[in-house]
Amino acid sequence: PQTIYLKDYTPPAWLVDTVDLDVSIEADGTVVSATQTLRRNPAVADQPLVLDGEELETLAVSVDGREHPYLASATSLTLNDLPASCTLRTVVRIQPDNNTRLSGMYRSKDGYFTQCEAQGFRRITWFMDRPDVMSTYTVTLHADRATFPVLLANGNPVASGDEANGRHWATWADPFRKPAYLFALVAGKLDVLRDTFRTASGREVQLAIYVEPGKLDQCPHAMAALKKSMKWDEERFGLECDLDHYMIVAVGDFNMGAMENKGLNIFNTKYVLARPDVATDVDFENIDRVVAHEYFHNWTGNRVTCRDWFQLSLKEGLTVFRDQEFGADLHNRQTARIREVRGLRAAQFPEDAGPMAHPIRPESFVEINNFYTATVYEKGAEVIRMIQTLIGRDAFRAGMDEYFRRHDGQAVTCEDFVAAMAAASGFDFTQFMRWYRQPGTPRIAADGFWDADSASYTLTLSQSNPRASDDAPYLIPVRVALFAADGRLLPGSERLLQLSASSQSFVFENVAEEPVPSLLRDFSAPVYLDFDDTPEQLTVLLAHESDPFNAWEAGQRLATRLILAASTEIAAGRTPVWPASFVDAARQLLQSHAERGAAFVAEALTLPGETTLAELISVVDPDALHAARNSLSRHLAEQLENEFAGLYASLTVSEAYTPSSEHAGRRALRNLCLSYLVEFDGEAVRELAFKQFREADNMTDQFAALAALANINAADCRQRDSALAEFYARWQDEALVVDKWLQVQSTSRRPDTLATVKALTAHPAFDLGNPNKIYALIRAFGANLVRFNAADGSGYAFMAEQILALHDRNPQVASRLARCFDRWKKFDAGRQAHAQAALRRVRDHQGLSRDVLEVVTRALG
Ligand code: DPP
Ligand code: ZN
Repeated sequence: PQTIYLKDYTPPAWLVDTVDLDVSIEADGTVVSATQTLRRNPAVADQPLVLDGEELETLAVSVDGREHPYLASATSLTLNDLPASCTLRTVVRIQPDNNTRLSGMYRSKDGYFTQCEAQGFRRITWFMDRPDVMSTYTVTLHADRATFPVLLANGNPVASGDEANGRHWATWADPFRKPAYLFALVAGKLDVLRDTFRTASGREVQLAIYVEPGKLDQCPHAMAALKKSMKWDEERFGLECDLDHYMIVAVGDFNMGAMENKGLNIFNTKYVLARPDVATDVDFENIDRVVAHEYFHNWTGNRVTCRDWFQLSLKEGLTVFRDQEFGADLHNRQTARIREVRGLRAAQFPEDAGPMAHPIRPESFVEINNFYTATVYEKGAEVIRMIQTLIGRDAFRAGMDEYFRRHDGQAVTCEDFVAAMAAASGFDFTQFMRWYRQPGTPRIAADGFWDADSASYTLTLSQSNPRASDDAPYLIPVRVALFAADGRLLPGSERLLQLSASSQSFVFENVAEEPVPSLLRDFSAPVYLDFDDTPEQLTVLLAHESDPFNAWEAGQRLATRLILAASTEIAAGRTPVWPASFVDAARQLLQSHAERGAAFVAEALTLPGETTLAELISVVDPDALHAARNSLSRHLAEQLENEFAGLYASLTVSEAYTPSSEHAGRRALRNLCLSYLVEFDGEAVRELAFKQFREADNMTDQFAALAALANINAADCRQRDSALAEFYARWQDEALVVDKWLQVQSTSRRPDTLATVKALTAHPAFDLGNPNKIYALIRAFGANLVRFNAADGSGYAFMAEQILALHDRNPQVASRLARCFDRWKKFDAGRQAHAQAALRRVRDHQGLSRDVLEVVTRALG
């Protein structure tokens, strides 16, 4: 397959001012008539008109009302000898009922839906399917009235009516120019929740959330999130909703999380539907974030869009940063940051160290769908955050204003965004642009020296990034503070350092005692920090650091060192020994939950994940690592049994369920206590978990109990088996809850997890046509470090089979499964041989999809 390069970008030869679509949903397919008014791009030399298409049956082509010759291939339609401006009409038939890729227009249970980002519009009609072609759309839909009573497209409803044979039609007009990837239509049988929002300038926006019939009682949370997002964007960024109608449609079959189509967002049900008995605290919070994310795209993505797909982070990094900020304001800023970094380390750092590593603005790709990644999204958000850190919040806001002043209505590049920030702040971002161009996670090595005579502390920071193409240094914002050994913040020591050289020293004056440095506060840059801080220093920070992120980080660093050392011990056949100091620190954390917040304490007592830990080891022994981490959990459970039991008993939430951060924090800590208590399996604790499972009035508590039971190893655990069976029996008609049921089994530590997962692929609850089911059962298994990377290669062989079963049917989702092999080279030779064989089997498959081929080729390369 062909590689596409950023350096080859050229502007479109033609511009499309208006698009008129007539979409008729019929028994033998959907007929799409498209009328485009075209003119040559005056900035570009004359070229023929080349349109993109995929799986289109062409029925007619005419120019200015007359037949016109054309050259058609499977993926392009070329017209020569066109006048400088003209009207092109094409008629095609498509088969949405057979569209299993869920890209373009497809059938789902309750109707027809579309997904056009990145290149789905070409599966609907012939078009210059690239984001720098922006047009005004009018869309008329026709369908059977009884089967598809709801007909939606972007923009405003213009007219509608009945036609012969029980059919009806509706016309929608979108007043805003947009790229084709933001096109959407829906035809279905759906219920709707309506509301309104009055903007700061007094306009009333009609809001609507459409869901499958019977699910209206699971919509209010998403609606509230939408209104909060609208208000927040006005207050924080002065950005108002520009639309008269803002619609969200939820669909159960969806490749991604959600899609920001102009005025007609289409969402995975996972990020819309919630009710206390079916959704967890984390689900509620994710819905807030995703609803906000798609709404925020209306400005960062839609009003100002991407020139080309290499610029994806222009809209995604920025919009993730915005939704993170919204989530932090809405919930709990401390734990929000901790979770962001936890996620970054679990997904993005491994990606950046593996075969798919790429800069946040990639320079080439084979399949753009493979670049909707943690790097483009989450590292992209970190880069935006660093810009704000470097210039300050006010200048950042001024930069946003300047960005919209310059580029509203345009398709632009990452450089354009940074230039607006530079203009508003006067900051020179030349060196900073390295963050956009290089893959890999930079490392900072820190060394501190306190000089008693001069009462000064010299901090030397050196940077490196072995994955980068050269040794040039990054500009890295490093937030620092110094603490005294008794935990006092040393006055005047809070600084934002700008590390711009390969190695650089920073001097702190008036430091009268040997300080405890706290580096990278609030995780001011997405880097690894190598610093030989002592356990005593880390204990001081864990107890006293006023930046909650770095307090948490100190605990993670302590635990990380212990687990990694224990993993080596276990691999050598020895039993790890755990220091009392760590247990004491954990005890203090538990005791301080009232002052420090239960949510924070829950985060602080959650040990670093195996995937994150594995990145710190050159050759990973997944069994030893797993045993080491479990051993520390068990040790804490033994040493702190009374504390865990006491907190478990006292932290109950007696008020009616709300997903408020305060209640959620209490539940999180209480459920963490439960998860420690079940570390020593026994009848009493099984009963405790089972009682919670049975009596919980909300999914957070019910699911936490189920997860605790699902990890129990013993062959004969009656409570585990009953809970799993009861859970399914009770929730089998709630698709999203069934996903949880699948995932709790695929992520279990139990040694027989693969056998369970295999059996579940044949269970009626599983469906290879539904991405959420695949993510819950198969991909989640691929993230189960110890079980997926089984020494006998069984996990790899299973994954290869699943990829091959899926690659043709849904290449995007299959390709995400293939990413489970990203880190195969981190394991021993035996495992590597198994993984390589599995990858080769996939690569050598005849007719392998481009998506999967790119991933496995890079993995093997
Ligand atoms: N553009 C979408 C989003 O990230 C991805 N489909 O919101
Ligand atoms: Zn997005």
